[in-house]
Amino acid sequence: MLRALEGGLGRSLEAEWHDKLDCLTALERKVLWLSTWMIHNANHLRPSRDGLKVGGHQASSSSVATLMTALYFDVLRPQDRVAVKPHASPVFHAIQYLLGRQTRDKLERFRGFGGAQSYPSRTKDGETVDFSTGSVGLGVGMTLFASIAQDYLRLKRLVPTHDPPGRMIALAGDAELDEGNIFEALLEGWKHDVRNLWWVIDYNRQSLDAVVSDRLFGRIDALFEMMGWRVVTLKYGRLLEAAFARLDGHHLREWIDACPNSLYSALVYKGGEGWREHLLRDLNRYPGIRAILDSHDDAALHRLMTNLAGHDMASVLAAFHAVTDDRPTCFIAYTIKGYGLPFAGHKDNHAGLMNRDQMALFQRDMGVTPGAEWELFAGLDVPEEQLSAFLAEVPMAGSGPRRHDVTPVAVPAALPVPRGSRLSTQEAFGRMLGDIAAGDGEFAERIVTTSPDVTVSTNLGLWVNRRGIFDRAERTDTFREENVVSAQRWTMSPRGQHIELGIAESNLFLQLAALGLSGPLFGTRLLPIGTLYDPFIKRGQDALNYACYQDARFILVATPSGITLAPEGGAHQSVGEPLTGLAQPGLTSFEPAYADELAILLRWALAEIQRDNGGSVYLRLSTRPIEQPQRPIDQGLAEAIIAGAYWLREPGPGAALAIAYSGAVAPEALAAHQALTEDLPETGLLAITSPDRLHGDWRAARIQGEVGVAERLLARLRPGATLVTVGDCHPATLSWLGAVAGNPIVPLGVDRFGQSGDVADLYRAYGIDTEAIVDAAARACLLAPPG
Ligand SMILES: Cc1ncc(C[n+]2csc(CCOP(=O)(O)OP(=O)(O)O)c2C)c(N)n1
Ligand SMILES: [Mg+2]
Repeated sequence: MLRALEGGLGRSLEAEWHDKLDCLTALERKVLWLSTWMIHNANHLRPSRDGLKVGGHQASSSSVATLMTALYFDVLRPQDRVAVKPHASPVFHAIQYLLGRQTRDKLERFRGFGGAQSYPSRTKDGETVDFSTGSVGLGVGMTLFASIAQDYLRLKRLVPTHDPPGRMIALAGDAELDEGNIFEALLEGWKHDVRNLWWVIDYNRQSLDAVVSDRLFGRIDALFEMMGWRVVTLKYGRLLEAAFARLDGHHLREWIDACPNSLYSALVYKGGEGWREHLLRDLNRYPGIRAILDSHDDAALHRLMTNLAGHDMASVLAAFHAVTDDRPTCFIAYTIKGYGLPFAGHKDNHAGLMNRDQMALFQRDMGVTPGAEWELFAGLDVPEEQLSAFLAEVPMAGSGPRRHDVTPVAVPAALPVPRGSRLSTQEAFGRMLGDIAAGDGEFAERIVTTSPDVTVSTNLGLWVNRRGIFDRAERTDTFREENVVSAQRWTMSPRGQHIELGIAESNLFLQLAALGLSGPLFGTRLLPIGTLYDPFIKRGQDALNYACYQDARFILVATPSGITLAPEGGAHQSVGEPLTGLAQPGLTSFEPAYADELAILLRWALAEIQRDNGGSVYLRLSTRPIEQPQRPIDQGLAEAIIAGAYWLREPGPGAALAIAYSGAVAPEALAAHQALTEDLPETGLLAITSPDRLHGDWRAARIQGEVGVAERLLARLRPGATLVTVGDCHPATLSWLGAVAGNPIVPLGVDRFGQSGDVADLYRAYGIDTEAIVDAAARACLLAPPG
């Protein structure tokens, strides 16, 4: 009785499994079709107005169709988050279309204005995209830092912990592993004991230009294992495994194992005849192999020899479902670039597009009748009702929206200004965070800081002393335990609110990106603040751009900066970063000179990163202690500081000269102003707290035919008055001011590499000291005498 029941149950489970496999195999076929057709439509059927190739990656899409079908239609759960390799975007859109989350209209406009994006984009494709991708390697790294962010939230119980954690999943192209950021991330992940992380590598052994080196992947799995990852290799599909089990089959396995990537790819392209020729030449002496060859016609032989596990739905599902713990796992899935398409395996297929004839043939093979190209189920051998029912039950699509709406964290009305008559903006920043750390409540709890090994030197010490370092485990501060005196406590625990990273700046930006998306991704907003040395923004600039591109929200505090870092020398002195601040979309930059300005700006930044149409904020700070103005800041001044500029010394009526400065050169600007007012008492002194905001406002106002902030400020000068701009940065940061009202301008600044020295030496050598400002003003006024 029991036996009969078990048998019955066994059969029904097996039947269910087969039904599922049938549905998934049919959907995989549809995904391949739709992705290919989407690209074909964009390139061959949509009228072109500019003669440019539209592009799209049919080969790259096809190689990942099985893996993505398995994931999206079966393996993923609602809490999982995915970064899809950029050039598999068409597969991703096709899957969303089948799930009812993408429209036909957008697919028809793939790569067109307002259509489905070339590479998955959080901001433009909407909530179906968890992580944007495009710059290869970064999406992969992002998943690792998202898993750290998830741990951070869960260990602090800032998100509900009764639900299981999500898996952060990257679908990576094999050549993405050439990107150094992947290995920087791997190492950092090991330090942080990352969990719930899957990297699925589409191992098609091809990159953009060519077939990749054979020796590479022998090293890759060892590397992952060294970092504590599980490596699951999906190499051969069931047809090949069955062939290997036949008489002499192991010779076939050995032959494929030894086959160089290039030859394998070339034979994939050539098809059955090519395989036969080579196998006959190399293995004809084995009767079992001859039998295999005799029992397969060319088409069947080709199917057999290309039956890699990454295209074998049952093998893929088994591998994914076998992982049930939270250990980070790398799946190396053997696939074929261009699988199922006429240019499969061809080394030049990356940007290859099927021509009209090839497409017509492919369409016929797919059983899609003309006119039914966008139909969901056309050409599939599983009944429509069965597929619809299957799609309605897809676990990932099951519950609610993929993005969380979160309520903003209340920010105090004002942040206290640190006392002191001489302060640097860096010190003021450290003390402000120290004050916040001493408080309690939600605001302080949601702040999370992170830094790439420059925590202490960027003045986060006080914050870390009070709030501790984040770690999955409790770790005591050995120096403290051993009574070694240190100003810095280094206690680690899940309660810690500082994520200490190794030196890699790219990791900093990916960590900020992940923390800065904690609201939409995990349901609780964090207020991330990252610190680094200003010149090393460049080291991570692509990751910074990537973070901004997907609208992650964070505050970047870059300090020290410029040649004001004097004795540290040219390798550490930043020059062009304010231009990055000016030009980077999604990032508003400021360079305050005084602590009271910084207090206003830091508070504004904490609100700005939470606003619906806000963005991230970059504060460029300095280590130079300077005399602080003792002044009340009324609302008008606060607004001007945020808007980007105010008159530190008002110009007199009909002023013929003004000095405009930004940041740490304030004392020189003040001294020069004082000197100049002896002869030209009306001279004004304009403090610029944000060249970025000022410029953006000016441009927007001009386009609208309105008068912006900069224009209103400069209207205080007489027409044609001379402007001298000065900053410890590239002069182009401020030189545009001359265009605002047509003022002649002398742009002072730094446009050469820095060097060691003290501030006086360097400011003189680079022409931004008091004398240089006075001389420039005097010469300009002589050239263009007032009046
Ligand atoms: C940082 C960066 N450099 C270069 C490119 C251009 N590019 C796009 S895909 C690609 C090759 C990718 O090969 P692989 O990861 O193996 O993907 P496949 O197409 O084989 O799936 C290159 C070089 C890019 N997108 N990003
Ligand atoms: Mg590849």
